[in-house]
Amino acid sequence: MLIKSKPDILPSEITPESVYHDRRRFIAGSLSAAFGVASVGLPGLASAADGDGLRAQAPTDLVRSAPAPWWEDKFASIAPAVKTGGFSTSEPLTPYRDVISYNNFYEFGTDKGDPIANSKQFKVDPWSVAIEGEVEKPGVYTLEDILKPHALEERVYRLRCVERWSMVIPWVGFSLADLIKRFQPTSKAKYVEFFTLLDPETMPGQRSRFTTISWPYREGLRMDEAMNPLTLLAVGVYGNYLPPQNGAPIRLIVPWKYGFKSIKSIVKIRFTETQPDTSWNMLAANEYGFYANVNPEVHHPRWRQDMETRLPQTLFSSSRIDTQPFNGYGEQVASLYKGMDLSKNY
Ligand SMILES: Nc1nc2c(c(=O)[nH]1)N[C@H]1C(S)=C(S)[C@@H](COP(=O)(O)O)O[C@H]1N2
Ligand SMILES: [Mo]
Repeated sequence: MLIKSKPDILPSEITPESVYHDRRRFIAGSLSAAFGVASVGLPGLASAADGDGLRAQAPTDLVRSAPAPWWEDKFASIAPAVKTGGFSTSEPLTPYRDVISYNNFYEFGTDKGDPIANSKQFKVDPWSVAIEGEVEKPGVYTLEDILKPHALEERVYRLRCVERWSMVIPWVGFSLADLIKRFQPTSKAKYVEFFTLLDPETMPGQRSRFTTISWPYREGLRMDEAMNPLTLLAVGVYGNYLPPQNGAPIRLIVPWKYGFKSIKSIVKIRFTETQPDTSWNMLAANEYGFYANVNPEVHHPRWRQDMETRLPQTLFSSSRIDTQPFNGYGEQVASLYKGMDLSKNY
């Protein structure tokens, strides 16, 4: 992975930085976008005193229509992070425009601006997820079936890329653990393996002659990592549906690990007895391990890992901050690695 210190924002794609709106206004905006109604005359901006507090949201003209009609109901029920407790950080959010325009999604190209530029035709409806391997209820499930029983909630997490930049992002989703329980893994299920869509037609990175990754992109977690309540399946960001460049329609978020573990656009989840291969580990095992826990004491062979740049970076602030063990989530997850040598199991 390359290191760049400044986001490549495409000015043509981005509106001026948005004000933060109330979630209700946001949902009204997305409904009107879905039905092609101009979003004038909607309730005004929220005040801090308003109910569940200020809700961040996407600039109205970037609000996308729902991938399918049933998404509207799903998103109307988002439970705010403030009510669901201990998982969210109160650090300032990385602005929406940075979250959706500075991306790693090699299926759409390797530059940070490639995913937003090259994913416009990406189709997320219909979408299904295959559940395979050591599990009592394998099958191919439609996305609607996957999401149906789960209440969505917002979680504001730090995302720390191995390239040394980080963001604070309000995801919308639900605990992976709740999904896993539904499919009843067998006693042999020690790991969970995830696969991204393979579709060279719509993913130009997959047909590039210069690609180094063997597609589809794959990732994996140990079962106890997958069952940790922090581990999230995200279907939205900033109260809105995930844009393609952020891994629509469903992606993993593992906030205490380097960003490459947080695999996008998932089409298959497999339960296995042995440790699965992962894309970056297959490519450069000495640089990217299976665990990939954020660790300021274990450096990448080509750069240190004890600092990071919190995006967005401005002319006036360098936004350099210390990297925290487990990306600041040690209290929740350090016990998972008790007794392990983390310099070997990087
Ligand atoms: N399928 C797939 N998933 C992926 C990647 C990718 O190239 N392909 N990049 C990873 C990396 S390196 C990071 S840092 C995060 C970035 O997520 P974001 O673009 O939503 O911030 O996605 C991860 N998930
Ligand atoms: Mo990354």
